[in-house]
Amino acid sequence: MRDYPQDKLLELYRTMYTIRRFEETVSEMAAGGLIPGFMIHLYVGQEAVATGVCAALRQDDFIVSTHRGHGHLIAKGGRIDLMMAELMGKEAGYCRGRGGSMHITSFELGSLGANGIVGAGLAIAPGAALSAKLRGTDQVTACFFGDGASNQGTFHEGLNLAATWCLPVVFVCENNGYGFSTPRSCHQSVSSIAERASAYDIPGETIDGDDVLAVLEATERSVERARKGDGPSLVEATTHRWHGHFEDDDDDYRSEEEKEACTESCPICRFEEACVERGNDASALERVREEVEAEVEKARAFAEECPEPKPEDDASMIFAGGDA
Ligand SMILES: Cc1ncc(C[n+]2csc(CCOP(=O)(O)OP(=O)(O)O)c2C)c(N)n1
Ligand SMILES: [Mg+2]
Repeated sequence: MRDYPQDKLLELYRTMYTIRRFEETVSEMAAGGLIPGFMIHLYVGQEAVATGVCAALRQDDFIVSTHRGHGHLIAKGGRIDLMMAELMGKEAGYCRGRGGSMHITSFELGSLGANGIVGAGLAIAPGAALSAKLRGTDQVTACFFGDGASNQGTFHEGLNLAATWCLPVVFVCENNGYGFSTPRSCHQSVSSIAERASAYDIPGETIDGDDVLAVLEATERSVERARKGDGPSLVEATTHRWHGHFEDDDDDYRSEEEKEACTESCPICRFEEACVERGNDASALERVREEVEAEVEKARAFAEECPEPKPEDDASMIFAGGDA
């Protein structure tokens, strides 16, 4: 078992707990009609993946996100008040309220965007990595995608090109066992997605995606390889999606027992136990929880109070060279 400083463990805990409380609050706000649109895909249950992956990255590394992307941005350092405002369509949001849940982007943080097109990021990530290579930086791109997305043509195109051109990409498949309502047994013939890496002659490994330290360590191995110019790798993180596919999903294709079973692998509860086993004081975790609760409340209040975009600004940010 590798040793971690206590403050590193608490930082990982804070990130996971922030994602959880952010998402639970968004869920409540969506149910209360405070968030325009109905396509809110929450990350509850998958917190350890984004947290472990982003903890292995530098500030100037890139991430390419998905439709289920709030956790990715929070883990990359996103401000939850600006994210909350974005979800509410407010001018103060990361994309001035024009992007919403599925298009949150912050180039300053190296986030190249959430994306409503399943598998789109698999084609974007090699581009970002090629740019780093041509510019002679050692920046790495982490590309998040789901088990469903791993059946898209872009999976083959992205991995093939990244492997052929030896690009610094870490492909992170978040295998939550479902593509919307379709269980993996009905959409995939392989039992291991990581094994597909052999088709590109790159490393592939399957890890427990509900164990944040396992995710961190696997990503560190992949990042190290990418940063020193040895090319891409594929990490398959098995995990669980606790909510429906999106917030208005009846989720009636899973039995109550199956949904209940998801929570048994809670990445946060498991990490709390690991922290205490590693000598962390339970009261330090309690303090983190209290601070996060206060921060999430503040973010919600900020988002609710800040102004709506003005109708006369409707057409801004549509044409290049216009009002940016
Ligand atoms: C190209 C494309 N096809 C279909 C959809 C509809 N759709 C949205 S999410 C989703 C399932 C994605 O499953 P997965 O990649 O496993 O991600 P998860 O939702 O499980 O996080 C589908 C089919 C879409 N948005 N884009
Ligand atoms: Mg899935």
